[in-house]
Amino acid sequence: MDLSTTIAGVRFPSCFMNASGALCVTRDELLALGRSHAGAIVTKSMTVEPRDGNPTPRYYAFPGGSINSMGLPNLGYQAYAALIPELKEFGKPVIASVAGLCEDDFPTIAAIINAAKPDLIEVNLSCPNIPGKPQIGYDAEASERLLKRVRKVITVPMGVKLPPYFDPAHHTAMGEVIGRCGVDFLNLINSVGNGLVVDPEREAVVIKPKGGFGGLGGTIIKPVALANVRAFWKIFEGRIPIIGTGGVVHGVDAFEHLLCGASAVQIGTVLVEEGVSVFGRLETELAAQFSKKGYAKLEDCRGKLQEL
Ligand code: RRO
Repeated sequence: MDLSTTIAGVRFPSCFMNASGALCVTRDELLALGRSHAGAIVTKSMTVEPRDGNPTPRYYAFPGGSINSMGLPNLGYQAYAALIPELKEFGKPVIASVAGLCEDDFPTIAAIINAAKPDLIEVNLSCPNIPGKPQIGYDAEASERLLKRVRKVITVPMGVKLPPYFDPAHHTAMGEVIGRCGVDFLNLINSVGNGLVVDPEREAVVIKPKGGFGGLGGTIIKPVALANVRAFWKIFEGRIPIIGTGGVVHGVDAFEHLLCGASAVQIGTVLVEEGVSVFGRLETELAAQFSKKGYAKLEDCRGKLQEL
């Protein structure tokens, strides 16, 4: 079964890859992704300086999903720039995820990381977990300003990782911004920001930062992820490729993302829970789903969701 895909002209041997943040901070983690069945290696979102991130506990999994407030722990962009040539030796695309603590950080990081020649760059406009820093993707003007600045220094395909939107007016507004900024692909969605998980036994929150507030991932966010994939697929009529992220636990979840218009899917919560062996399992499950439905490749079903 052919589960390969192409995004912005770059071929991926499999449509499954890690979501930024999941097992991709350290060199060892990135090398393990390289050796795994993952179709790409996605780095942790990087900042100018190395960061330890927020105080622990800062990740908690529960039946149905996870909550995190990692706070951008990463090695700093220079370390990732130095690692990229080694990661490219695995022969699959390397996606560098660029973040920042202020607007000026993004072009600084993007220019140097672009020079290290990752196959694609993903600009993260949607970290929900830095105290006092709102998600840029919820501010259309700031997003446009920032994307136009990074676009000038990025020569590889440039994608944007967006937060979930919950109203068609917001899909439309962001769609207009994306259309003006030379974006080559979208990654939808980041975690559903600022949820709160309560442990009734301990009568307490489950993570320490921000009084227990954090980004939700896993099965519980799948309908929100699918809605965002579908909304942006329709806005651009399939012209901007989409990586679907959110709630992919089994092959059939990936199939749903493909039907909504995704060209690939990223794995967060269940990768953290199962480790890199998850990629082999997901490939087997999606291949079985394709066989059952009589599909031979991704393009046969991408975007073909039926409406009633
Ligand atoms: O590091 C994090 O806390 C984090 C980031 Br940068 C992000 O984009 N999404 C998320 O759920 N956590």
